[in-house]
Amino acid sequence: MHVLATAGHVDHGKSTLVLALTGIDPDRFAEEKARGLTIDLGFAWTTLPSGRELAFVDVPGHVRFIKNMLAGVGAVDACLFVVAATEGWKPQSEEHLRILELLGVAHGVVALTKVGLVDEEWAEVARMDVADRVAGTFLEGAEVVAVDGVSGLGLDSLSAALDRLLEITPAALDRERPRLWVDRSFAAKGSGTVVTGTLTGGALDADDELMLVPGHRGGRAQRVRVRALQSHQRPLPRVGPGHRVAVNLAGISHDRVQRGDALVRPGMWHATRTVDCSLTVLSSLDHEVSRRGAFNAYIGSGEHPVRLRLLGSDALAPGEAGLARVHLPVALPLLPGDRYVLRESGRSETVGGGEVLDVDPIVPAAKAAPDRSWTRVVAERGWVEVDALERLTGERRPATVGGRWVVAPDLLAATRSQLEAAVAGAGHLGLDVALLDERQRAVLASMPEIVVSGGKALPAGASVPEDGASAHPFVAALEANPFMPPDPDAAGVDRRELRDLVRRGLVVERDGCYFAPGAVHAAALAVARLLSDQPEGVTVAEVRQALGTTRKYLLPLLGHLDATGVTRRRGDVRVAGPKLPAA
Ligand SMILES: Nc1nc2c(ncn2[C@@H]2O[C@H](COP(=O)(O)OP(=O)(O)OP(=O)(O)O)[C@@H](O)[C@H]2O)c(=O)[nH]1
Ligand SMILES: [Mg+2]
Repeated sequence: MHVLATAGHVDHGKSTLVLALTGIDPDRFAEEKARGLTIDLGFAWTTLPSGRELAFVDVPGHVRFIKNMLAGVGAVDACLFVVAATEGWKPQSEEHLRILELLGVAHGVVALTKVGLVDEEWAEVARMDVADRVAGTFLEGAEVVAVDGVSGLGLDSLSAALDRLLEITPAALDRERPRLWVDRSFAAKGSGTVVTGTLTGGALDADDELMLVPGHRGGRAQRVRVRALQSHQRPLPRVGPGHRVAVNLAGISHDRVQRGDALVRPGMWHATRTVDCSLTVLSSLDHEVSRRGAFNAYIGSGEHPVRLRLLGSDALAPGEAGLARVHLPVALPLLPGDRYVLRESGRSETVGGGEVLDVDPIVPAAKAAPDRSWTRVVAERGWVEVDALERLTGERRPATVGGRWVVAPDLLAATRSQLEAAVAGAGHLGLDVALLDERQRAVLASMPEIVVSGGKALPAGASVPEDGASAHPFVAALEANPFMPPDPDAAGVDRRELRDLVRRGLVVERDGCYFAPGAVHAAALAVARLLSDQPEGVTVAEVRQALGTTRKYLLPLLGHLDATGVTRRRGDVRVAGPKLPAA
């Protein structure tokens, strides 16, 4: 099953050909029939002689309805490109071809229509002209079939060519991420709201709970339920990607759904109003593209007025490719790899288009260097949860830490060495794991060189302190008052016993003051937190306030942190040392 779009200049015989191939008239409206002109999208389907099924989205060729054309071609697999032998290549032949290229359509067949109205020589000239025009595009080398939609001449050859086209056109991908860009919404007698579109990315099932994004008038996404599904007017319990589908929705009135909205599964998409994109400017344009100008972006089946900011340059010349940050008026469920077309609304001309690279840019535009890689997404964030990464990239990556996060390698290495230093610095009592945040604990658990026992992290192989030691009354007294520790003489501690506690790492001595190892570690973390807000340095007064102590205790404590590499003294302030723990 494949979905093809027609394309080509007004009046060149697209709808006539679709009718001749399928028996279904794609022009649905009385006005279209009266004027002999397609205004809006039409739909038809057939089974080719090989048994392959094929659906057509028939588009209008008139330049005034190009918005409708763009709504129809966003999700198709291939095209039936129509050029009338009588008129040859015309402006919308060119514009439609450029649009299909920008949207990444990669396969097609050319029908040279109305050959019954020209002689053979003329038809041959037209054929050579078409070959020239499509050179260098995805249609270079495509079959060109001479037909006459009215007399039926050449239709069998066209069917056979379409069969060969479908054979080489890859089937729509099933990534278990269905997305239906809505191209029609109406109320069907007896069943309520029906929306239609070309399904991509995954299958839909009857009874699915879905989100309609962006929702009524660009407001919040709205939850809806699939009551029933049809494809080509056949009711089905499930429809796969690469099909035209009609979805009967419960939970919403038809006038609250618009062309350009999308149906997706809840929780699987990042709905975004800002995207970083590649932008290729058409070489036929007669002016450069800058942020000035009123632009419409065509994404999925929708038309959206956008603001544009070029990245890394002020303007792009015709034929040039660059990068742009695009601001949308509504949040759309997008992924890297989605294509868009850009038109200038004032001049009504197609300017260019490209590919979405980043659906949630967090780097300021002046510094952004977007690409499609998931590693960039991780590097920019440091830590990303697996589900969030999938929403941002469409790819599910295995977690690198804690079964939950994908972490940038350099950040992970830095966190590991900070933890190692903190554990080493905590002495025999071990590092109190409760002082660490969730992420640090997850990294700790992944470090074989460290063991956690009774809430304390210790180097693997180190002996866990006997209860007797930490239960020493002086150690307990130090822990009870970490930053205003008691004096050993006042506490009546035997000097020899005290030396032994210091030697075993159960008490830290500095300049005649005695501290619990936990106090030193807690002070180090407090300083780290202060420094994360003001990396240029913190004063003694600021640390004193944070710890709630006096200079008498703080100065030795800071001296110890300096001596152990946690901090460094620079004039009146302390700055980060190589052993500063993560805040
Ligand atoms: N003789 C002859 N007439 C044709 C052929 N194809 C189309 N026509 C006539 O050309 C006119 C336009 O045909 P359509 O099929 O409506 O053209 P279209 O490309 O769909 O036009 P738009 O949708 O408005 O862009 C109609 O009057 C058709 O009968 C053909 O192969 N031979
Ligand atoms: Mg038509």
